[in-house]
Amino acid sequence: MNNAQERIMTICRACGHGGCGVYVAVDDGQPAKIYADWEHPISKGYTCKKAHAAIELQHHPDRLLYPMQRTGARGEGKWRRLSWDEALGIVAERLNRIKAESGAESVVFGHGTGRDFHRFLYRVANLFGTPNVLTPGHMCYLPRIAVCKALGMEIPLVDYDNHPKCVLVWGSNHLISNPDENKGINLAKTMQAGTRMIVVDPRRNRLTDKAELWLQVRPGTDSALALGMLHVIVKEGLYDRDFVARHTTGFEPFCRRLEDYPPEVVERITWVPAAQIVAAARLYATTKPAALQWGVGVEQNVNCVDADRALIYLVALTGNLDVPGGNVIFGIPPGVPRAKFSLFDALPEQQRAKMLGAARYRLGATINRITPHVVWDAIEKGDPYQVRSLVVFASNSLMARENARRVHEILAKRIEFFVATDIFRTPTTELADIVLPAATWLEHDNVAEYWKVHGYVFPRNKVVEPAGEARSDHVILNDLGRKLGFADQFWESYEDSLDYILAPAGVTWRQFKQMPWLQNKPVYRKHESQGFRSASGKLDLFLQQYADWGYDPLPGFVEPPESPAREPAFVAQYPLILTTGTRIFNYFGSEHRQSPTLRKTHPDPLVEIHPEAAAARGIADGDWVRIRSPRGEVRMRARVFDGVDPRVVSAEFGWWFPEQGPPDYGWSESNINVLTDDAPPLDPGMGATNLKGLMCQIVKE
Ligand SMILES: Nc1nc2c(c(=O)[nH]1)N[C@H]1C(S)=C(S)[C@@H](COP(=O)(O)OP(=O)(O)OC[C@H]3O[C@@H](n4cnc5c(=O)[nH]c(N)nc54)[C@H](O)[C@@H]3O)O[C@H]1N2
Ligand SMILES: Nc1nc2c(c(=O)[nH]1)N[C@H]1C(S)=C(S)[C@@H](COP(=O)(O)OP(=O)(O)OC[C@H]3O[C@@H](n4cnc5c(=O)[nH]c(N)nc54)[C@H](O)[C@@H]3O)O[C@H]1N2
Ligand SMILES: [Mo]
Repeated sequence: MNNAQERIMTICRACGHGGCGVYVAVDDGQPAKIYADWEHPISKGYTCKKAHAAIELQHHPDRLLYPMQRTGARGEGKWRRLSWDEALGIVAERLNRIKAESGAESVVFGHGTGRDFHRFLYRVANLFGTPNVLTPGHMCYLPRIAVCKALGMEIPLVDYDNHPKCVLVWGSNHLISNPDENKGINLAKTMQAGTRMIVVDPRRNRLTDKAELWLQVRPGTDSALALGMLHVIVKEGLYDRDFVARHTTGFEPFCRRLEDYPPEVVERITWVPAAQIVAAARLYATTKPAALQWGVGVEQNVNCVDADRALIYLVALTGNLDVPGGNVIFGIPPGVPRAKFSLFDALPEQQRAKMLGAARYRLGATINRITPHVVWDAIEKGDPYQVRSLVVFASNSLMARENARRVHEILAKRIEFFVATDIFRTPTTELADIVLPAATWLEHDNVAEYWKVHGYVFPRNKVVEPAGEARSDHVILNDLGRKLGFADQFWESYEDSLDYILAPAGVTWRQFKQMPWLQNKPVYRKHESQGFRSASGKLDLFLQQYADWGYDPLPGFVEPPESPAREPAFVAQYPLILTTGTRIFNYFGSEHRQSPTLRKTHPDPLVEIHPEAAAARGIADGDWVRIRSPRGEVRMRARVFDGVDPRVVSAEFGWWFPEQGPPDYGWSESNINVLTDDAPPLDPGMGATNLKGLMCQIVKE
């Protein structure tokens, strides 16, 4: 480090979930290098190449620098520059007019994966009066949150610092994805310390290589596998009898349900050999403490909530809930309670009742999440009312949303007023009426990790001034809230909002920015003293709420809507099971394709196919192939890989080609969501979509 440099302590959010402690060296006012923070309690000295690429992307020519208004037809690429005051004025005027004419519910706010401005977005939406916020939460992480809430608890996370003796990694390529509250470094350290590991994944990876047991599950069948393990645990008396007696209801009907899932039956459903199911059940149930590291692999299918439920029961019935080294409810971070910040109470009851799909996907509605097709139906058919505007923050929806051609039709032709906020120009922002430029994580202060439940918050210190006129989403939403007429509920300055968040912790932003972190320390075994926040005060294995809603009150399994069990003509046309969205280390979602450094080592979209399946189609490693589903066709390069079953293929998501330029950026060429579907049958409670466990055909190009 030379003398012109200073180092600023901050929290990386080069990937959407972020959360790694870093120091950024600043040279002549620009970020020059990123160093890991070895003292950080979660990232423990880890950073990744996406963090380093942030420097190269800081001044990329595709960055949005000014608010813009479309002047030509959608997708024609004609824009005029606006001042912030003009842009937010236009947006506020238009939204208020639509609200006066058609009701606030006809405006749908939206965001992409978890990022730290969401509380501001919900605050705006709730004050404005719309119950409709479209997120990926129907099939990503939020099902876990919702089902835990229905069972009377917060989500339990792995307590890595207390050394689980066994880790069951289920549908999470954790060392690559570093998702949510946790970072893969903790699992890596646990593995180095010799923990016993079971991995449930249809695809071989670094974790399966190290695991004592690898259960190579058929995509979309996880709920059956979890119930099969529970069957063994109950039959062999390996469960925690004391916990069951004192803290559960419904054990008898639950056990009757488990009778339907003996290992031999589960083997036929899941393709996992019965002996492995038995071995995994025994290993997990008898090694204490044991922890479950679950991921989206279990959630993106029609059995989503039942799989999540079965997995929570697996944790609880083996006595691993809220115990050191097991799965622990760490609780909310210091600061204003997040629901309070979001002002959910400000949304009038009669508006909440208009939430799209709430009568159908009841569990999702309990946490204000909706599945996309209900929004698209409302836009296309006015069913149950006309949605006229989408106001979307940080989502390249054309790439990330299921059934991309439908999304394109909606964004390009059907939606009346579309506002997009992003850091970069994307094929999605090209379709917007107003585009707002967002600042990067390097460009603004923040109470980082406030949206997570590991109990910590950290100061994210601004490193550099925003490029052009970009502003942080928090500031944009704060100012939009004021422009919409809610000045009394927002802040004069952004710093005031940070002080508001921190006030219950007794510190100001000025004080906090010098501190390493604030933490609410975990309290273990809370159910012993507090019970569960359910009507019974216990963990309900038979969920009466689900019965009242007309759903199955016990977890089960149904065949995915597209599966080898479909009619022979369909299976002949689409013989391969397709799982999508295997995370790529170099990229986050559809991001980072602009980075030459990251692109160099992963230039093209890949679909993995077993050597036998490839040979049968004359496909060699590296060939361009076409993947077809009933929705359409895309092209990717084949990676011939014996780590997937010959009947399964695994395709990457998020691929577009910034180098092809606006307005299209090649959005449909290799976008796997051209092949996925948003339509029912979906998971009954959440409306989780089937992104894992579809059917396709692959042919050589
Ligand atoms: N087929 C298939 N589809 C999937 C998945 C899958 O596994 N398979 N995964 C799904 C999951 S789990 C999720 S969560 C979704 C993700 O869905 P999205 O989050 O919508 O994903 P991205 O396409 O990466 O879009 C993120 C956009 O936000 C922009 N951005 C990044 N940081 C900021 C910021 O701070 N402010 C603003 N305003 N913009 C920012 C990026 O430039 C990018 O354009 O995708 C889902 N789609
Ligand atoms: N580098 C990088 N990191 C990311 C992201 C990214 O795009 N890139 N995305 C972020 C987002 S939005 C999320 S939600 C998280 C996700 O992160 P996690 O929740 O940890 O999940 P993934 O790492 O996607 O792992 C999914 C695993 O499930 C496997 N799988 C596929 N189908 C099935 C199935 O049917 N059953 C089971 N059991 N497993 C299956 C896949 O092979 C893969 O190993 O990652 C986040 N982190
Ligand atoms: Mo996600």
